[in-house]
Amino acid sequence: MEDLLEKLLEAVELGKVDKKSPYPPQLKDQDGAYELAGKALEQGCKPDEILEKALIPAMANVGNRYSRREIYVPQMLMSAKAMSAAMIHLKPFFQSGETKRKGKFIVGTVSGDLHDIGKNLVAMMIEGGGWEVINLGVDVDSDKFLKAIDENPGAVIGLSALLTTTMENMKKIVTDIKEKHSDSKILIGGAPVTMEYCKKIGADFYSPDPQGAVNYLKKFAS
Ligand code: B1M
Repeated sequence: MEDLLEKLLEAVELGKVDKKSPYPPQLKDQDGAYELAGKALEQGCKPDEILEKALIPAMANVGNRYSRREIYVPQMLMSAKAMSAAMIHLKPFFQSGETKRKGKFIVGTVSGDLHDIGKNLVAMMIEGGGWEVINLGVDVDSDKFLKAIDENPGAVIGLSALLTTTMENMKKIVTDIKEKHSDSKILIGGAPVTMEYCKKIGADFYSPDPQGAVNYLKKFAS
């Protein structure tokens, strides 16, 4: 099992999406992230374990290699595709929450930011926790959030940012939302975000991971 998870970690890190994918050349005709994640589940590996022992460490390695300039954006993108291919198998497990919905959760990656893997993971876990999730995607500005809030009154709102530059955009979005809907609850997260920053910009809660977000939402469940 450990061997399979190691192979999956390598496939995501090197951006091997699936068996038929020609990239990277050294893994030609070998299983990719899609097949390996499926096999890991078939062999009894838990979805959480696959995420924590293979997928998340792979993306951390990718980030470190990018920082060291060993790889560039195209390779980072291939790794993101490989991670998404593996997630196709895991998604149903994270989404299998109760059918009765506990409330609505609007989530988006803030303006200027195209990173969506972490945000989608949070969305899946929250959906699995029994919430209806309205996923606005990436590069979401105040207007899009406000429109979604108007259409879904009482929804809890989640903002994600992965860049230190776009994290600054959270401030405007939080201010704009609070100005129109002072009673709305806003949860923020993403690698550069901290609790200190959350307090500074007037958001209601910060969670470093999806589980913390799920736990925070429990307070508002109907
Ligand atoms: Co980008 N990128 N990227 N990137 N990228 C980072 C974030 C970076 C840290 C890499 C590095 O330098 N080491 C760096 C940011 C530096 C900084 O600002 N401090 C960076 C950069 C610089 C860039 C570009 C500017 C590169 C360029 O073009 N020169 C560019 C920006 C594009 C843009 O957004 N405008 C860029 C582009 C990309 C790709 C498109 C190639 C791709 C994204 C593809 C996609 O998402 N569909 C990409 C990737 C893959 C990464 C890394 C390698 C991996 C991100 C990821 O998916 N992690 C990343 C390095 C890293 O994170 N180590 C990097 C896995 C994911 C599960 O974790 O997203 O952190 P994460 O989510 C976690 C938590 O943060 C939390 O829960 C999740 C699960 O644990 N969380 C929340 C997230 N949102 C939450 C919301 C919540 C609660 C918790 O409540 C609402």
